[in-house]
Amino acid sequence: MRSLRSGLPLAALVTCLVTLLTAPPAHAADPPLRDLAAAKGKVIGTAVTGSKLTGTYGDIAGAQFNSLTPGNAMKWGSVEPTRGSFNWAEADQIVNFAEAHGQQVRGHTLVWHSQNPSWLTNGTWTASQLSQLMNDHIALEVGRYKGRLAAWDVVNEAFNEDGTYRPTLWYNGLGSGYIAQALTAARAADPAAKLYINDYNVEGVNAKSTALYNLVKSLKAQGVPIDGVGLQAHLIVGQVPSTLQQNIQRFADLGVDVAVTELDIRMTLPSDSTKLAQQAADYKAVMNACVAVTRCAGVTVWGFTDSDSWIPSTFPGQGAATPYDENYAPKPAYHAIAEALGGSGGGGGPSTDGCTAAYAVTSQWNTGFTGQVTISCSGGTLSSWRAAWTFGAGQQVTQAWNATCTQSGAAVSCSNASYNGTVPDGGSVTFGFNGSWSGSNPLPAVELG
Ligand code: G2I
Repeated sequence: MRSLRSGLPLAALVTCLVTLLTAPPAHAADPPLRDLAAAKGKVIGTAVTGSKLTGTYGDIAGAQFNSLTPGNAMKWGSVEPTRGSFNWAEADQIVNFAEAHGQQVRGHTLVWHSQNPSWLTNGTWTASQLSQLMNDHIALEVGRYKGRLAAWDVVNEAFNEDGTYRPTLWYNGLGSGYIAQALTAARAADPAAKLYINDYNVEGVNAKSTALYNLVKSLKAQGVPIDGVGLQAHLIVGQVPSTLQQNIQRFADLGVDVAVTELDIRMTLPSDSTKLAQQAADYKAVMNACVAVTRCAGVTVWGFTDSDSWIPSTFPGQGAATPYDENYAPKPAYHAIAEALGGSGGGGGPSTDGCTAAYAVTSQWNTGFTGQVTISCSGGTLSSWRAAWTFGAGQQVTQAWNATCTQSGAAVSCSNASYNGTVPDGGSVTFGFNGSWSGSNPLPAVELG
């Protein structure tokens, strides 16, 4: 915690300073998740949207995770919207960002029933044409990133809930052999990438995961190149399957890696501290299951911030499914992930080394006051910031400028506006707010994150 105080009266200031200097921080700051994960030989990844990889989003994606999965950018519909006309811009951007930040990339996904271009889904194809289309697509896309991707979700969501094959373009046209064919084509295009089959609702032991298990067993027996199984893990708060670790272990025992590839844990909105605590316990349970099995390569979250999650639009009334809130503040789930990876549960924000925040009351009247926070850097810089504090006497922010402020109970969180996220070395940024008070208006300690 780095804080400074200023304001009146002087006696209160001195008292607060003493309190600040003696109060232990709530969490000792942990190293980033990626360092904790690396020390355990695990991957901690996130799905990302290429256009958002700047500012706070980019800072956190780069600093906290050692693996990125393009959330949509590598899907067939994204890369070849018109037959023979390709758009690799977002996929390339994500791969370049990952390499610049020393991160792995998980390619997602080559053969799926969804997010295909309409020219493909609306076409009428013979089996041999379909086979050629699939082989060519895999050769082109996997070949483009040859040697640069750690893994590919080669086949996605091949099964129905009852364990029968899903009737897709591929299954209907080519039969179940399309899976072996896709894996073989991917291996030929990039022998170094780990080749996965990925699905949802296969986290616990059930009919669907058992069908997947039997498929992997038979592919291994036939010598088809299959390196791993992806458990998507789009879960609901309080409903982590009790057989998760057992299920991971049974796949590992077949001689393949396992990865949790799309973890999110949704809740009915609005979130509250009870739901967030349960969610943290659920994130920890998933992490623990992966940490416990040597062949579990790691866990990827399907978006790290609630502002970049597919849940609210697909499940109206639900959300808050990721480890960071919409303002990029780490939630209890973030700290739970850190703890499962051996940390003490602190940290989570971008580095604020060399920068401090000073809170001042600049004017005060019978029921209201104007406050100001100045963020100054000396020996450090910020490209985005968040200043947070807890009011001690029921004060309430009513209006803010030069920052976006939210208050929940006594806790206030203010993030930079679009135009003042940068604080250069030797520079400062100030934002202000009006608030209400009664009785007393003590100065809070400001934490910078
Ligand atoms: O549906 C959740 C995931 C289930 N497993 C496979 C994943 O690939 C899938 O990801 C989601 C993306 O996170 C969403 O972002 O796949 C959805 C499509 O099935 C993606 O949603 C689409 C929207 O439906 C489109 O309207 C939108 O244009 O995202 C597109 C890009 O933002």
